Amino acid sequence: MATSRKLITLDEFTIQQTREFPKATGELSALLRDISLACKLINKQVNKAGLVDIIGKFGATNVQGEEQMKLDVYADEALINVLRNSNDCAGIGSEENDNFIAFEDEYSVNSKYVVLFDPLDGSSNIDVNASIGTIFAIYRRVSPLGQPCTKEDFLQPGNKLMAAGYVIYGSSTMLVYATRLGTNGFTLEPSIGEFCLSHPQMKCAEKGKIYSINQGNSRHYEKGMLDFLDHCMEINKEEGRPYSHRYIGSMVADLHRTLIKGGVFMYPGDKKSPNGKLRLLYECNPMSFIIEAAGGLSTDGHGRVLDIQPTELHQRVPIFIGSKDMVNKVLEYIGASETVAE
Ligand code: AHM
Ligand code: MG
Repeated sequence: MATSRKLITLDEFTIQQTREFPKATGELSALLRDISLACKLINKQVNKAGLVDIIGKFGATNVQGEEQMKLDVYADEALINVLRNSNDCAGIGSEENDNFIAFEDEYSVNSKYVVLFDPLDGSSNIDVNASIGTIFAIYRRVSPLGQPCTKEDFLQPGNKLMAAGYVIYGSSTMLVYATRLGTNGFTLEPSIGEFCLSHPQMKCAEKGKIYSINQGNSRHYEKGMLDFLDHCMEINKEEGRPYSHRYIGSMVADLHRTLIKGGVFMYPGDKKSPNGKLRLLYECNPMSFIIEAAGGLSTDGHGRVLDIQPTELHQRVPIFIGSKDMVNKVLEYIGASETVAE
């Protein structure tokens, strides 16, 4: 198909952005390139997931007697290997590993950045061919250069993030990433193997009509949360109908829709799990950074998710995230004393 519009690759885009900062060294752009490479490798394997009857189930032994690696383990190893070989990453923290990993070679110890990631979020959706994703968060390290990175480099609040993003392995594969300059989306163009700018300066609508939550857990919810759900199911004066409920059970996919169409995504704390399910450092923080850079809000019910000082690599946090109006409405219902923005 002929097009007059020049394709802008992720690489070209980040280099252009770097020019806005005369002191920038290009390391962040290089790191993004490395992460996007790992995600292309993951994408290739995710695309084969439907062939389980032919090549053997992931985690089972294939016809050659080799063990097929589980996709989430494959994704974790792909990211670790690419980042270990990169010159721009001092260490990683991953959902799949109990502890962070400090890379100890001479290049890595002099790298400025650490990366936290959930290599394959929503992996229970693989069997049903629903969208899954990789989430990543990039911090500038606080420990001195020249030595391996430390736990403190990873336990930074989200308001210190340099960049964050996700890749959604959906009907097309997209990489969405945010810096303080905004949130931009890139679609993988398979014929050239490059992520190309397709969704410049993404904005999360101020008002939404969709609520997204695992409502099956509602027997454990507190009263305020139940009242908000009742509010969503009432006939809305402006819409003339209740809000729509959409829940894929894959945070990346549910939040990608929320970013594009507006709405609110919630994983609250409840009587059974006071801190909810989702992890602060590699799920809630990067997603909050992306949604806030697109004009939305994210709160744990008391304040900004991004202002929480982490204490553990794998800590969980309740989250209410999406369109400003809807997030502020949830806060009214759950009786929080403060709203998170004007
Ligand atoms: P995972 O990291 O084990 O894949 O779990 C995280 C996923 C999120 O993608 C999703 O929002 C949530 O778990 C769904 O949980 P539930 O099945 O309890 O609704
Ligand atoms: Mg996860």
